[in-house]
Amino acid sequence: MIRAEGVVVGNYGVGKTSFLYAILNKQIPDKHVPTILESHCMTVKVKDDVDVELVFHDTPGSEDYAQFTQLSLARKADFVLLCFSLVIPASFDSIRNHWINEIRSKLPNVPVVLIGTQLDLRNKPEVVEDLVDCGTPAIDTETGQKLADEIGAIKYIECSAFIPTDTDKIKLAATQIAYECKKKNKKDKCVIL
Ligand SMILES: Nc1nc2c(ncn2[C@@H]2O[C@H](COP(=O)(O)OP(=O)(O)O)[C@@H](O)[C@H]2O)c(=O)[nH]1
Ligand SMILES: [Mg+2]
Repeated sequence: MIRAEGVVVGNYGVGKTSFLYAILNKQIPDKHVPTILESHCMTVKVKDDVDVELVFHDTPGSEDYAQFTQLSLARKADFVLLCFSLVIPASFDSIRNHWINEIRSKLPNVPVVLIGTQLDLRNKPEVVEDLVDCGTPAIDTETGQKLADEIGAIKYIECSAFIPTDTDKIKLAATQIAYECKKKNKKDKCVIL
C-alpha cells in the first residue's frame, strides 16, 4: 500500500474543510463550521492492484486556535495543502506574510501545493465588482501562479469545492505525491510493506 499524509492550512474561512468534504464525498456544510482538528483518511484505487491511502489533517486557521495548527504542522507530514481564497485578498497576503514561514520552520523540505479556493465566486460579477470597489481585486490565475513559484510550491491549483473536476485535481496531486514518496525513499514511513 502506498500512503501519504498531508496537512491542510490557510486562513479561517477560505474553504479548506469544504473541499476536503468534497474529496471525501461528504455533504459540504452550507455554512462555515469551525474546525479544530480533524483527520480524514481515504483510499484511491489507481489500478486494480494498486491502492493509495491518503490522510488529510484539517486545521482551524484562526489565530485563536493557532496552537492546534502548530500541532498539525509538527507532525511528520509528506505534503502540505496551503490554501487561500481567490476572492479574499487578505488570505492571499497571509500566504506570503505568515503561512509559508510557519510551514518552512516546521517542515522545511515537504512539498507544498498552493490552492486557490472558491473559484466559482471569482466568476460571479457581483463578487468581482465588490472587490474592485474595495480596491482589492480578486486574485487572477497569473498572480496565483506567480506566488506559487515565489514560495517554491510544486503545483498551483484553483478550485471550487462544488465542482468535482476541480477537487479531483487536488486528490490527483496528493496521489502523485504519494507515488513520489515511494520512489524517493523506500524506507520512509509513507511506505507500508
Ligand atoms: N461559493 C463557494 N463557497 C465556498 C467554497 N468553499 C467554501 N465555501 C464556503 O466558505 C465558507 C467557509 O468554508 P470552510 O470550508 O468552513 O472554511 P475553512 O475555515 O477554511 O475550513 C462556508 O460558508 C463554505 O460554504 C467554494 O468553493 N465556493
Ligand atoms: Mg475548516
